[in-house]
Amino acid sequence: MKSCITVSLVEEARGGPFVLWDSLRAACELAERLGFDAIEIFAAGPDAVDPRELHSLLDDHSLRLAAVGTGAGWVKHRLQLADPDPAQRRRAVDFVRSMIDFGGPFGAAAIIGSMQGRHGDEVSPEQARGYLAEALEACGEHAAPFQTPLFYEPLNRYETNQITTVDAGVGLLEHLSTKNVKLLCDLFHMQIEECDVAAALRRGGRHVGHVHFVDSNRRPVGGGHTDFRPIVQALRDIDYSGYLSAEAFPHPNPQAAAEQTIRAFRYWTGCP
Ligand code: LER
Ligand code: MN
Repeated sequence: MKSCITVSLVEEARGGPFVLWDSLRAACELAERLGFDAIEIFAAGPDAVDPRELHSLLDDHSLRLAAVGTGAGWVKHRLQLADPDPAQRRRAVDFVRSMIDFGGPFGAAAIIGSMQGRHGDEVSPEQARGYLAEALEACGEHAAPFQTPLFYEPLNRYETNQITTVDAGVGLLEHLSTKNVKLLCDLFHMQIEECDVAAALRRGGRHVGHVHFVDSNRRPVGGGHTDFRPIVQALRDIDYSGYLSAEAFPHPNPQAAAEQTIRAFRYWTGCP
């Protein structure tokens, strides 16, 4: 398993669960100094970061780009895949595609989390599920030429009414014709929704593509009451070799949160 830390470059997302905030350069310097393998970027859009600058920052600091979030499509541009307006849905899918085009050349998968939206007055649960499935088909295939998957993230009930558990996520993925969509298992959402997080990860099996590594209260690992022993054992048992990516509140501050995360990563995984 590999270590990763989130970097938000979106001012509107302040207060959100990202560890590093200040600049990409400062984030890369700290991530390298602490020994992280990779960063995960939450950016306002595909043009927010100059790819050449990102290439050289990653090279200079011996880091990989693990994944790119698309949540700014919702937070900043109010785009979501279950919008009743077909033109807005198209814009939402185009936004995700543009983030795939940004991350793809780095080998980084795009994440559909908050962008999945929710059903409501004008959109029935079945319609919303259909829109989500269509978007995953299109975006999964869009990512394939980059040889990167697309990550789909079940969220907790307070953030979506689409899919909130690993089992429901697996059910959705198994009905798609594309095989290029993997689950992002966020341990915070899972602590709210799953009966047994480790058992859910085992059932997720080969569908698990990425993990948000965070404690029960969304603080860095060690700051809540999650027992990580069975969780890490379950990840080993399913041969998970992807990233444990710290998506947590910068508590008590970004640097301390990053230090705590890498200490916990090493303790629980035994990885350097
Ligand atoms: C949102 O709660 C979350 O977990 C993010 O990873 C989704 O974009
Ligand atoms: Mn997450």
